[in-house]
Amino acid sequence: MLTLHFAPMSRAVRTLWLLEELGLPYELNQMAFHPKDLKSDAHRARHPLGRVPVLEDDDITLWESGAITEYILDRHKNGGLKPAVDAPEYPAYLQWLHYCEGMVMPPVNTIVVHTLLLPEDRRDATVLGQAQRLLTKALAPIDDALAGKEYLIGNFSAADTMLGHAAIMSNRLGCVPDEMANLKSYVARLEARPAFKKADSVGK
Ligand SMILES: N[C@@H](CCC(=O)N[C@@H](CS)C(=O)NCC(=O)O)C(=O)O
Repeated sequence: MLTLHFAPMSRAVRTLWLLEELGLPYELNQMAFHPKDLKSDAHRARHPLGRVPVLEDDDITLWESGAITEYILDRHKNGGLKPAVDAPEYPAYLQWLHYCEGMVMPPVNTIVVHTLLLPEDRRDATVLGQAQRLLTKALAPIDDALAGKEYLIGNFSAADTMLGHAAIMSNRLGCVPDEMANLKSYVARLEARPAFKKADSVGK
């Protein structure tokens, strides 16, 4: 049985969203997005940094949302959400899947820290401005790639549960400019998917 260790409004939403899209059975360990749960001994035993998501599959424990995505698709159910290795869409699928944590989430993290997490007197406007500019630059190729497409590689895929979630977070932080019309409508399309709505609503 799969168990997802989850906190609302975190990257764990992308894993729950994937499980819902695939219709896989799972158990949810719903924690608060708070050190009392995330930094508890029980959770640190699952993830050395006390972060989410963490997936347990019987005696296997796995962290890193991208790795968890690949594990679920490869070991449990592909559900058409990952192109075959020899399919023409495969290279773009891989690129966008990894672009999420590689390029988009680092500035998102900094923005969250300097707008929401730090007390006001410790927030740094220069650091925040740099991260906002970096995020806008990182989002531009996604907006370009979505021209004439509903999803990143055409059909909906697990690249959308990863990078799409990062795009949704960016938009909620007010960092997707109106000029990025492809990205704006992509975010709206993703937010309308029932599996996303379900994952996004848990614990809120
Ligand atoms: N690269 C990791 C990042 C995990 C991560 O930083 N998760 C955040 C939630 S979005 C977290 O647990 N933060 C709690 C903390 O920093 O204490 C992944 O993709 O799973």
